Amino acid sequence: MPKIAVIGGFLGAGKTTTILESAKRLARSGRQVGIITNDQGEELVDTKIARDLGFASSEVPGGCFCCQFPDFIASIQRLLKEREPEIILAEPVGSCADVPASIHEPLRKFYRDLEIAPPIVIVDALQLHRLSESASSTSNPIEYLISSQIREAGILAVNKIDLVPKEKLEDVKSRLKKLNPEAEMIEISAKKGTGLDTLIQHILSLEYKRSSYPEVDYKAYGAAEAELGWLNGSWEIAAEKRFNVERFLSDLLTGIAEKVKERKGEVAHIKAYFTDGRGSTKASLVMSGQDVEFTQALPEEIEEGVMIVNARVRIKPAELAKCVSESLEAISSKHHVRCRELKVESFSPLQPQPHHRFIKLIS
Ligand SMILES: Nc1nc2c(ncn2[C@@H]2O[C@H](COP(=O)(O)OP(=O)(O)OP(=O)(O)O)[C@@H](O)[C@H]2O)c(=O)[nH]1
Ligand SMILES: [Mg+2]
Repeated sequence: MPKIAVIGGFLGAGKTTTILESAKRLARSGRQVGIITNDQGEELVDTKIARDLGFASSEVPGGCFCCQFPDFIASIQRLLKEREPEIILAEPVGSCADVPASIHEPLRKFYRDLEIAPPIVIVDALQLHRLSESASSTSNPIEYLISSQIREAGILAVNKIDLVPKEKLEDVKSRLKKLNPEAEMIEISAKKGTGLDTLIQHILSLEYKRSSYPEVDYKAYGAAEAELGWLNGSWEIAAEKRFNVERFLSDLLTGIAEKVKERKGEVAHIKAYFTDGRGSTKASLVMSGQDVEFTQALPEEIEEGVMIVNARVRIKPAELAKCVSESLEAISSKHHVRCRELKVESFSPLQPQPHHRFIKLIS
């Protein structure tokens, strides 16, 4: 029977990197893998990069898996019919919580032709020290959202261990243990590949079991999502002469982050995808202060292509749109590049309304 693993965690924690690197390993061991991506909007960097790497993939746009559950099921069925994967790795939106009640339980109840791995949550080890001791209270909605994700995990994968010293990692793990003593905890560096074989082993061997999990306060959950601005946009890019795409994307993401900071916002994750039709690259900037990082390389100098930007920032959507357009204008002129807007949408996620929600509370 095919198996599905839902790999969640906050924005920029490393879900896509974990999924793609695990998928490569699974493919190398001869297993057919399918990937399902998900977002509040359309034009997704993560879907493009998964497809460019040659994986069978499907996308659920326009809301999280739980609010778009019928589309999620349709995606699973399409992948199973067309590509017959043995393993499906599904990435819910990084602001999604209450995942066992609204994804695993409905899958278990209504879709019996799939084995289901326990809920996997990727945690950014660099980020976690920023969570206050009172993170599981509802007073700070975004902290509450992150701590809810941690508390509902069956497997907690502490990621980016290549970036944190040993003592700090021990501190992160003891904080996680306090929030969720039951979860299986593993250390990984999705980027370097450390711990991924263990994660894959857990995905293949462990089963989701109905258990108790903490109730999510939908008022605080909705408030956390409402604090975030989302922007998805695409542009055609052309230059008089060849330009360096990595420098252009790096300047653009850094420029957007500076504008966000000037307006007292906070970056969760800004990512950009660029393709010249022959190859592609993804650039990422996350809030923990890492430099702009690239997945895959393009030829250094090219003349034209299409760019997609997905920005998730703690700021009003209209302000975010200004940060992106002002930065794009300045950086285009610096690199002597012309940008033609194809589509841009900016918004805050709506109050989450899962299609199904089965709760069994911790007593
Ligand atoms: N150093 C290091 N960087 C990592 C690791 N895992 C992910 N990253 C980087 O973190 C950034 C975000 O990674 P993604 O995999 O796109 O994160 P995500 O959770 O899918 O983000 P969203 O889809 O926006 O929620 C990228 O720059 C990655 O290269 C890791 O183990 N070590
Ligand atoms: Mg992702």
